[in-house]
Amino acid sequence: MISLVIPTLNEVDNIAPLLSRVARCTPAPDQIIFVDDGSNDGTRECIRSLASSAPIELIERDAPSLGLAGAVVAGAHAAGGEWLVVMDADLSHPPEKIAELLQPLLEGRADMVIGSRYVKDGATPGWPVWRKILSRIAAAFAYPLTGVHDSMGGFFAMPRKLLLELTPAATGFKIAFEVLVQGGRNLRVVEIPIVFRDRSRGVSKMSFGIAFLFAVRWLAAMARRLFRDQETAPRFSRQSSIASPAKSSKVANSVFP
Ligand SMILES: Nc1nc2c(ncn2[C@@H]2O[C@H](COP(=O)(O)OP(=O)(O)OP(=O)(O)O)[C@@H](O)[C@H]2O)c(=O)[nH]1
Ligand SMILES: [Mg+2]
Repeated sequence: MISLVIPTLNEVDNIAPLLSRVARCTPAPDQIIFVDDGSNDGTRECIRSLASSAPIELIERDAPSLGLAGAVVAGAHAAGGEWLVVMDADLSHPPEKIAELLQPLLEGRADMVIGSRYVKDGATPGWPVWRKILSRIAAAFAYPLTGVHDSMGGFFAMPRKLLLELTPAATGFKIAFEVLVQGGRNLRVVEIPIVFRDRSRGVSKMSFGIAFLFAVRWLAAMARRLFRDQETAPRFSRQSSIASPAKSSKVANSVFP
């Protein structure tokens, strides 16, 4: 069973188009769980109005804790599926890639599959140069801790129980990053290229405060790594990109610092 978890905060105009694209996916998720943290633009009403046409559940967090990461964990707790797919509501992540995200998991080749903007064939069309540079810098800083090219996206799949095991105290905005840091060297990760489309409706919730929080989390994780992890294992040899199912033999083989 596949559970799709979608965190929402004021995404009213994106819900219907997103659901119509998800419905055309094969395999389609068996369960679509929206976790809403106090939207006031009609997002909840919109989700409820569509609940008869799709296997939708709505979790309404009126006193939300731990931000976006907390919303994803709440969705994972409520989900019934063995496999969990997490994606944003703003159509930046292509639902059509859900099958590719699931494939390495179903074949037992990976513990986590990430929709990646920064492997071959991944892209962020339409971004201004400054945004590309900032995003790349953040990804580059995260790489020594994760061995993954795009650890800060919100589009990934993994066994539901594993996510819950790895994020007992997840905080902040970047749940995939938290999972990767927590999972460490034992986590077999595959990155699947995605074309990330900038949101065309609604407003971004990314802010300076959130970026600052991420910087603090990064520093804390880096400090732990430097001061506590005395291992001399070779740096990353994780081959985390597969361009297509045909190239899937390149996957996994993670050696984590
Ligand atoms: N439940 C919940 N969802 C959130 C929260 N913050 C953001 N979201 C949702 O999480 C997803 C990602 O948020 P975005 O605002 O698109 O952030 P982003 O994708 O990093 O930034 P942009 O690329 O500028 O859109 C969207 O589906 C949001 O509606 C939150 O605090 N709680
Ligand atoms: Mg977004």
